[in-house]
Amino acid sequence: MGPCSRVLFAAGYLQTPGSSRNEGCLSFQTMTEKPAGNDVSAASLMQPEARTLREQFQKLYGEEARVFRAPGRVNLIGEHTDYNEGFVMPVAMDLYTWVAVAARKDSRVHVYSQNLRERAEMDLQDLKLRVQRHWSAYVLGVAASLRMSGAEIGGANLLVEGRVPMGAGLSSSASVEVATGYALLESSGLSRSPVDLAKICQRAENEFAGARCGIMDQMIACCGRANYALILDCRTLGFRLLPLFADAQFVVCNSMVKHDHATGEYNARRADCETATRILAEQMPGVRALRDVSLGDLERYAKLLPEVVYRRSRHVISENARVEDARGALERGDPESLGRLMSESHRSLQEDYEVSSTELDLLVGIARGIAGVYGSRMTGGGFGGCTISLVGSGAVEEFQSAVAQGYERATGRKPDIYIVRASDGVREALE
Ligand code: GAF
Repeated sequence: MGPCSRVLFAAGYLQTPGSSRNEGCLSFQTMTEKPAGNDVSAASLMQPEARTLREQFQKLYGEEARVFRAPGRVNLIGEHTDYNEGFVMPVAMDLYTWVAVAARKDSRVHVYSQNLRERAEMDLQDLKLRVQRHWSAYVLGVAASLRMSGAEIGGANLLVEGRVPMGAGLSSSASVEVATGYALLESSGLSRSPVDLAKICQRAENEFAGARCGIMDQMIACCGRANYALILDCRTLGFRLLPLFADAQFVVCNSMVKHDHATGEYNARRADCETATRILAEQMPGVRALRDVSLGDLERYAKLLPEVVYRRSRHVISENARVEDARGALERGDPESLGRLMSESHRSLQEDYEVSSTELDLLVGIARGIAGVYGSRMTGGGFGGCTISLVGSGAVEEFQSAVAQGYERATGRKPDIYIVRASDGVREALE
């Protein structure tokens, strides 16, 4: 059995500030510690985006709306481990999807996308939505999934505006799903726990958008906390909050090459992991997922696995161990160790899991050559999207300009660069 299966997580509910009807987020003892890093507090909730969206809603539907927002995320470490029932370490970012909502008297859900200037609609009486590669699957799929879970939501008018870059590996899809799900529940006077909402949204993405994603993105969009990263056990869905570093920052660089999870490669990686689990479970009856396998077990049965499946498994098993080590590094305030683990994670994703790209490797290479950088890796599903680097606070400015210049010189593309500010999960934007 793998060492990670021994890590214990505990969870309990508490009332969330800013939403009286919400059953709340899971809380841990780390909440009493003084937060490090940037402060993104709940006090600044009614941001200009929310006010503007409310006005636009008034023009579009001729009525008042409530506004909700859910964050995108960046994953510090623990990639492609969630659907193997393993460990991940995401942070909710201060990039949001905003959803304005008002209840309707009938059973229809109408949605207008502010980004795409398109509308879509469905009747909640008819849940025969087909898997569709269309933006509306992330909204209407959630409405259907809520109903399928037994939540008797009513009809609603929705206006959606996404500010999480699409196809950048920052989880724009989950932020749309979670903001929509929360808005539909609230407009119907219903509530679900954050964990249940995350599961409902994951089901919507699996069944209606055709991407067999894990639970990480929906969980962090529901349960993220300002100033903290989460270490999440994707089997039990228990998590703990981890303080960020006081004197080092996480910086995200967008390769500006889009990825697409609904295409075959992501689902193919998942299928490889399922093949490994099936074969290994025949030898070790307790194995339910790669999370239950140690590197020693893998070596013992390596000959039974196709070579590619062996390498995929080696990535997942070693990545789970790196997440556990990364937890220690954050708790000790040790950026050197975390940086090293991030670089090892990138190598494993590049060579064993084969989900990196030329542009991501280039960004990582440039980052590693800059003084004051502790480590760098691709983040998210891969095949494009973003890298995350851990940079000493004094070197962040130099890092930004060196990466921008180096990457543009090599590719002709200007990378978007974000300094990570850890934010709260889904919330209502209150006056
Ligand atoms: C995507 C998926 F949606 C997540 O569930 C996760 O598997 C991630 O890729 C890779 O770690 O974001």
